[in-house]
Amino acid sequence: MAFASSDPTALSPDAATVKILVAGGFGVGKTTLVGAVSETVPLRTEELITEASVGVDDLAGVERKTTTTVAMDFGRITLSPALVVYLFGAPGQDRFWFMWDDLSRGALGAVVLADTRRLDSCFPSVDFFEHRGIPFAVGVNCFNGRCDEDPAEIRAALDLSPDVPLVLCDARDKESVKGVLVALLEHVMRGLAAEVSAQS
Ligand SMILES: Nc1nc2c(ncn2[C@@H]2O[C@H](COP(=O)(O)OP(=O)(O)OP(=O)(O)O)[C@@H](O)[C@H]2O)c(=O)[nH]1
Ligand SMILES: [Mg+2]
Repeated sequence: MAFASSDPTALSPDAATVKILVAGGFGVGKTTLVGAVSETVPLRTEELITEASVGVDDLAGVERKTTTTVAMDFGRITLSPALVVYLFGAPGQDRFWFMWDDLSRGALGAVVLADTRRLDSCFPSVDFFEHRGIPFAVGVNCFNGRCDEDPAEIRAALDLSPDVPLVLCDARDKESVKGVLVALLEHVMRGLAAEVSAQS
């Protein structure tokens, strides 16, 4: 029987569902990205940044940030009638990185979000996914809608493998974020196809 629902956010039972982790350093826009693209009200675990952060978290470049993720973000986006993506946003502060292993379990891949003003903050994320063999794409969040950096220079600075997609984006913009997700999924598909052809 055909699936019918008056709820526009209801899932088709035929859709494949995949999990993608959104990672990156403190304050690069992970929560913003999940909220911008989610078709359901995103789950957030924001807490006020307190004086405990002083001297611990590098607020340079995000001085106006007042809250931080203490557990995870969660959202959902239907990329096609056949494909639904569950997005898990990781906490960015170093003290919460112990959660990343659990959060990445079962993930098809990851988006590493980068802020060119603080590019070094995404090195640990790139290392994390490289060491675990989890495919990832880098989304360069162009704060204030502009990105003065050359993508080739960012790629070189991050020492990315040539096959890793690097996409300029605006974490506040749904279509822009979809572009990053599609680049990641295409990267995952290429990897799977290469594995299959290597086995045959
Ligand atoms: N101008 C501008 N501001 C942005 C953009 N993306 C995020 N912001 C702002 O930057 C700040 C950081 O965004 P968050 O989404 O909380 O960053 P986060 O990576 O989730 O932060 P943590 O969870 O604390 O690591 C917030 O104040 C956002 O409103 C952007 O593309 N442009
Ligand atoms: Mg966050």
